[in-house]
Amino acid sequence: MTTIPERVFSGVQPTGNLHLGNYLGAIKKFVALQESHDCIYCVVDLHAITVWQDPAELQQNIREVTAAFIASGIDPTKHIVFNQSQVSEHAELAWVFNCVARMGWLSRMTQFKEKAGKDREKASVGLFSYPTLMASDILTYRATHVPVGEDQKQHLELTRDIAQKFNNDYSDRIAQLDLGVPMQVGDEHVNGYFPLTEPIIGGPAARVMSLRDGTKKMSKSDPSDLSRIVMTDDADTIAKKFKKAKTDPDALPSEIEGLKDRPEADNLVGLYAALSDTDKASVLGEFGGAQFGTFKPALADLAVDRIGPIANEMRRLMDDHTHIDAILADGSEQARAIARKTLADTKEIVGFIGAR
Ligand code: AQP
Repeated sequence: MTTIPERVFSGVQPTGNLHLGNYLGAIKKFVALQESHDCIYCVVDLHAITVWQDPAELQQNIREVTAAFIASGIDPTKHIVFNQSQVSEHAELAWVFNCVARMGWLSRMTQFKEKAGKDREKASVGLFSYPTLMASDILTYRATHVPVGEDQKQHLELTRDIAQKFNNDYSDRIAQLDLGVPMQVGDEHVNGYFPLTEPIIGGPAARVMSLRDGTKKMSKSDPSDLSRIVMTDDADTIAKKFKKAKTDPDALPSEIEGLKDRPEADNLVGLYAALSDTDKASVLGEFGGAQFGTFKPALADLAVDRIGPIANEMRRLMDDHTHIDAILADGSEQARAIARKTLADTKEIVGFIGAR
């Protein structure tokens, strides 16, 4: 438990094909948290270039993610919305964290192993050190809570490890400069500079799976367009993708236990639950015994009803780049004001000269 005021931070990569998993696993939660917290939402463009991005498409995708944030209900007049590369403190703090994190920690990251594939020698150094930049994104704002999908859980644990090691390595200096705040680490009360951030993960859409394979997560980079519902898909495309979604021949069960070993059925029921703000048990209460021929069109209608208006608003916002760019410039200025202070403190703690 930390006494640092609660603050939410999260980010989305502008790598195209923004999908229903990104929306339900992350963006929808960002919107809800605005009511109770100070929030900072970032388009993480520095992360995007860990794999090749065409420059013109990258610009388009940065604007598209920003438009998705705003169209989903994030209010940039009350919370901070910006793109990562405009606040260079992220990259500077990441360097310090590269020197705190251990090679062994990063080598265990499953996302790196999956994205690098068999030919690790050809992966960028940035892809390997991705989690230290993510720790920096979060800790630049000394954020206490991070809403993410389940795939990011391991990176959040690494962020805590980095914060804890930094606090520990520099504990005397943090005390000397009177920059520590009391926090609980296990059974111990300690003083540290960086909070041990809590992930916010959960609900029926914490891990939305591919529509073509219920054992693989829905992903922007899946070569099959049929594997995901893209936020800007039109009603016909959404209906077609759900119709073609892989399923088994059985009817839906009436109880949750009946979804065991039926990953595709489990995924579609979870999607219905998340889109209708209920849980899987309630969905099965309504559709238990129904065939997929009945359930899939109902799910498609619900998805169109929930994401159609967001997609329309995204298109409208994308027609006016100047408005989106102004939101990002304004948000970056606000973010920079917080980031400067954290970086100056960090430099002072580490022992650099001329930090302030
Ligand atoms: N399938 C998913 N279910 C639930 N949440 C998901 N997220 C991603 N996929 C799912 C969450 O969306 C947020 C933004 O993700 P990201 O853009 O930072 O990148 P990612 O996690 O690598 O997502 P993708 O879409 O699967 O991209 P690729 O194909 O590049 O790997 C995060 O909170 C993430 O957890």
